[in-house]
Amino acid sequence: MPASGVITGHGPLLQVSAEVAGALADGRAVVALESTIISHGMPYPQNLATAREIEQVVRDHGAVPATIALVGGRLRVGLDDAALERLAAPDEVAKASRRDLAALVATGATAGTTVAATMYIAARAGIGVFATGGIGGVHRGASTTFDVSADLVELGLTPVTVVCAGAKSILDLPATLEVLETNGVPVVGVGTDEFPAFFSRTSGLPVAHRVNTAAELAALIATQRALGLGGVLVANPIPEADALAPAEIDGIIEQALHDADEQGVKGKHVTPFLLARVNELTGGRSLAANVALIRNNAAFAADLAVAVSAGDRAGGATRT
Ligand code: PSU
Ligand code: MN
Repeated sequence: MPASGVITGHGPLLQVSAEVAGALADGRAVVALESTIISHGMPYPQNLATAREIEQVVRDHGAVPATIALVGGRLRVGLDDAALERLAAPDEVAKASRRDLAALVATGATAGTTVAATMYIAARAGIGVFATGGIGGVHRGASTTFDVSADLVELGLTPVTVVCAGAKSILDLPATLEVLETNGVPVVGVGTDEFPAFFSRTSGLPVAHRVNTAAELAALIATQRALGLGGVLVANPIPEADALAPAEIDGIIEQALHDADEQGVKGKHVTPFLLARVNELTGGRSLAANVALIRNNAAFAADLAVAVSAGDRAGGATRT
């Protein structure tokens, strides 16, 4: 399936909104947005406000937003406000990664989709650019727990470009970059040579490649696609003015990890637990930074999608 262009071969399980389908059919820019960030990544009601706001940021930058989720057992691409409200409601919908999709679809469930599941659905719909806040990765202690997010596997498999602000240091960042390398995922810094650490612009860890503009990145993506390779991870640092000092956040992350350990939190519950605990312990500070970096990623992803669709219209890269 092409990373952008006409939607083909999807049946009743995949429902693309008329607006998104129209944009794809015309070759216009579309940006996929995930929904676990709404259902499990932020508290209510800020999650709902943020979901609406980033859709508007994508529009302001000339692209069509396609928020993706499981709603009543359908893979939905492009949500109406009622669906956003349902995902954001504090009474808990499910969290769907790739391995959960068939079971949740079969039982008619509603769920937020992780980066992995959202990439899979975006690719099925023909969307090639996706914005989020932070990706999942290798958890600290993974050498004994084997807790490595399916996001890292999906990035190796699925030809979608994910714009993020790095990963939170609730994760083992050096190990996360190693697994991305193993899976053949290009990690590309935007105006930086370092992998950003979500709340802060730096981690001390180098990225393999750097671009300074969306147009430069569009050329890299066209070539990645022409070579038939998988996903691209774009690391876009949080704006300077919104960044938190590592000294401010490090102790809180240690506390959250300690609490998870003490309460015996395991498996798919680990990431949501840590995100909620970090939000609680920092109060509004980390949430404001979180919203700021998502806005920044949505804006860059929209500029990127516009550049990619312009390249496609001009003929794009030739296939090998
Ligand atoms: N990291 C964040 N915010 C998030 C997530 C991760 O800073 O909302 C969510 C994303 O949806 C990501 C998922 O794909 O958590 C990873 O979950 P797991 O570690 O269980 O794969
Ligand atoms: Mn996990």
